[in-house]
Amino acid sequence: QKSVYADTNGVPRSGTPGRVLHIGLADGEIANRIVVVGHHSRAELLSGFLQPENGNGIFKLASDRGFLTYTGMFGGQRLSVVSIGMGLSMMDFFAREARAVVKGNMAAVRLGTCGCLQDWVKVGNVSVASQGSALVQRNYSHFDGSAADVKPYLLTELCLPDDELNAAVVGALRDAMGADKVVEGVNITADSFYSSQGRADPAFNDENSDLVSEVLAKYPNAITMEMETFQLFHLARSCLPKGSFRAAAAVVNVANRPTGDVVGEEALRTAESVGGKALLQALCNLQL
Ligand code: DUR
Repeated sequence: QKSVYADTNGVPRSGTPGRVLHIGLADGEIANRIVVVGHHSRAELLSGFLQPENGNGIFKLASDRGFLTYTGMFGGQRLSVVSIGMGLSMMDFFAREARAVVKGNMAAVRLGTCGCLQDWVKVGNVSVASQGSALVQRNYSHFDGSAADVKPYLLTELCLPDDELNAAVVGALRDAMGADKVVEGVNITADSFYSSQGRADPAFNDENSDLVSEVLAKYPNAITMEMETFQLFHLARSCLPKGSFRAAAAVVNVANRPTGDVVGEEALRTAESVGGKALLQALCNLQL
């Protein structure tokens, strides 16, 4: 009987041509320059900037695990836009499985959404994690009672983006949106939208009322909070050979936590579209 996939102790593949299990792609179906988004509608919007590689139209593949990939041409370069959903695990699937099916060096820029931690950061503007990203994790051992003396949340040191790619991203966003609409600082990635982002939910024991102020005490330049950037930076830096996977990240500010402001639909679409096209341009210009 034929197995459902091969290489279970490596990066498994199924079928012929071999497709990685979760993003569903075979060798070469994704370009080595990639814009990574969370929402399928954002990927579809940005796929509108791609030209077909050949007579067949733009490559599109929706995996049965929730990933959506478009591949085409932009400014003479092959580029992909991938929607991955949310969170650390989905970014892990993306980074590892894309790495497995891309030949040679690769570069990925995230265009996501975030909550803002500073009252002066405006919703509808775009924030770039130029100063790096740190991870906040719920410390499970604290909550299950086995180690009640340890802190309820863990906070890592900073992980940095690729210098050259980050500079290209900031430049392209400023040109496209206007310099006043682009802010730079530290990103905080959290392993939950709720507990480890300091949201109050009386239905759970979260012990998180001081969390955001503790994060800001360690990282006064923290401007954004979301759920993916740290994993992208961490895996890009962990990729072998060193320097073969470069990453940067920008996010549309959808909510301001201190003021309670939330972005309007039209402003969000504009930032996604203008910002996304700028990221395609930055990746297109990058020497890989
Ligand atoms: N996101 C957050 N926190 C926010 C706003 C947006 O994590 O306050 C991002 C990350 C995740 C998705 O992908 O949007 C959750 O709504």
